Amino acid sequence: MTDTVLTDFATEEAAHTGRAALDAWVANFAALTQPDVILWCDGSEEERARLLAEMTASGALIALNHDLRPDSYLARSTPSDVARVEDRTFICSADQEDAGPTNNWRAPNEMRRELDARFTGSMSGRTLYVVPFSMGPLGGAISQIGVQLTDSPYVVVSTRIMTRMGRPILHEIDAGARWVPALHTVGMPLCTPSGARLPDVAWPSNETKIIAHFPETREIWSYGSGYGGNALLAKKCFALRIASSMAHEEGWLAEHMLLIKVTSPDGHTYHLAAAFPSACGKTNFAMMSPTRPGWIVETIGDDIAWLRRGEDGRLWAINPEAGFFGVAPGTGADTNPAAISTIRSGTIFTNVALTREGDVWWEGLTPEAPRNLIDWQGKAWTPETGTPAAHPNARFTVAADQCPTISDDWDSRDGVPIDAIVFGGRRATNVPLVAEAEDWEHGVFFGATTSSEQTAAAEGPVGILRHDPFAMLPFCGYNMADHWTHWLRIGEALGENAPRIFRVNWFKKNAAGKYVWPGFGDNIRVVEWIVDRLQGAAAVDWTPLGGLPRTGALDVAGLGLEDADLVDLFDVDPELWLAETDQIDRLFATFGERLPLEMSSRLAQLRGRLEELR
Ligand code: OXD
Ligand code: MN
Repeated sequence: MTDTVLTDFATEEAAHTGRAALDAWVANFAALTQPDVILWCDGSEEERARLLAEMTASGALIALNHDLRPDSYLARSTPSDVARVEDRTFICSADQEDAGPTNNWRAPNEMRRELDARFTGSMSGRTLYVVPFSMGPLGGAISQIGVQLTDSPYVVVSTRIMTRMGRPILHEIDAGARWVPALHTVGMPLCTPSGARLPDVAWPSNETKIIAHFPETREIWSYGSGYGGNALLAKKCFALRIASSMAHEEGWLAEHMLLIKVTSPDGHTYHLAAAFPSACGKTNFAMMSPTRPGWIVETIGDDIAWLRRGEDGRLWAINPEAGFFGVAPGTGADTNPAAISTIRSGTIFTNVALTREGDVWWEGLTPEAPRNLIDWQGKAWTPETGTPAAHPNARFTVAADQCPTISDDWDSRDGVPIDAIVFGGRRATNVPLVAEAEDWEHGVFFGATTSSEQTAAAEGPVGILRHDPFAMLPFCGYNMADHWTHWLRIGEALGENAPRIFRVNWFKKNAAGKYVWPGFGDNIRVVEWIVDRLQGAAAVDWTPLGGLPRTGALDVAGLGLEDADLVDLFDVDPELWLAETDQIDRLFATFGERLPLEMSSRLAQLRGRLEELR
């Protein structure tokens, strides 16, 4: 296979529509990657059982104790393949400006040459699985189809959980549907160039990793990793990076947002979309057990939302996924009982610890660690060992419909109408517990200035503050400033029907370094204030940071908060904030002329208002 053939093929838009194109694409890549076998996945129960049995027999998966954790498995990755690799993730747009300063950019032809070389023979000795999937209910108004080619059976069984996968999608393609191509190899061929056979390992991967996106041709190529967002290409690669770029062209939104349905004690229902950076408790919020009587929170999605203006002029959203790929550590019966019951069976765990009885454990699952465990690397572990038993980014992969709090309309073909949008971050300082935006444009400013501390889901030192606009820093497939402009245009189109926008921060700390807000189920108190605002009931004080709950409007009864705590939660410190505006200025400056004027004028307005407060 020459790179000319691949490049020509890939740049034809029609190449990714219908069955003949799919067959040609599969044949092309099989010729390039040279697998022993090509297997078209039908998504059946029988297929799943066979793959799980094969992986258990080969040692790629450990079957958990069927009585304690029915139909569940543990995978252990190699220590060098435990998280998304942001510095190896590329947006290969024709023009570097279109990727923008927040993405790693490579020229498409240069990247294609490198990928062609790396993919050549990369599947030799392995099976190439063809995995057709739908993001969103099949045939739904906001749904899209993709096809992943992969040499990882772990990816196949995980994608079967995370998407609607298999034969029905092929029927759509037979009928002429467009599909997004996603190619994945773990990059560890089992034959040498001379044809000698090599032994396989439990978690094949390659020290070199490349996660490349070609927004113009809507292609994904992933090399060298078997883990999470690097390898389950339907998730971050398609549903966020490629979809955000499609959405930019087509007038919709693909966002890093959870979706919930909230029912108030008076029986009214509201749908909220909330963007939080990685590892800020999105799954906990999406599955919240409210502590306030009469309130019900139901789950629609925990990570990604696709949003579109509906025929009624409102903003409608779907969760394009069909499962949860949740962070296990920190998930316990006290913090997220719904997640604990979701993962009681039928779950694939990755990089958690194994108990002597053949069940799983991780930090935060129970207050006390069991005495003897096998840690995530397969080594004997006791509480004295001194290292975490589970990797901090250990995951569970489980079907959404196993969740006891799943909403009836979670897979509605048209999605749900959005009443409020929430932006959150993990901020020890400055950002109040909750604030309302003055209008859509101010809400876009909230989104653009979202910041959070570095976490284990991404690489890098934990605890360092980074701006994470719209919680999309690692996921926006095009220039982030154009994303803000796109949001402004969507707001104009929605006009009066636009959802109200809020900003929250559960993570404020006091001078002693302690979290002030209890979080978890008590976050319903903040949701209650938001709902009251939607109903026009709650009192608000307008400040430079937006509308804050007037004293007494947010119910904190029974939380044991002192007056000083409330000051900590809602303090507007002009000096600290002016220093923060300098940081925002530096962020905005990186976008040069692409920065929408509305954002620089909002920043100037914020500064002016803070100066007045001094
Ligand atoms: C995730 C992430 O895994 O945001 O959802 O990193
Ligand atoms: Mn996420």
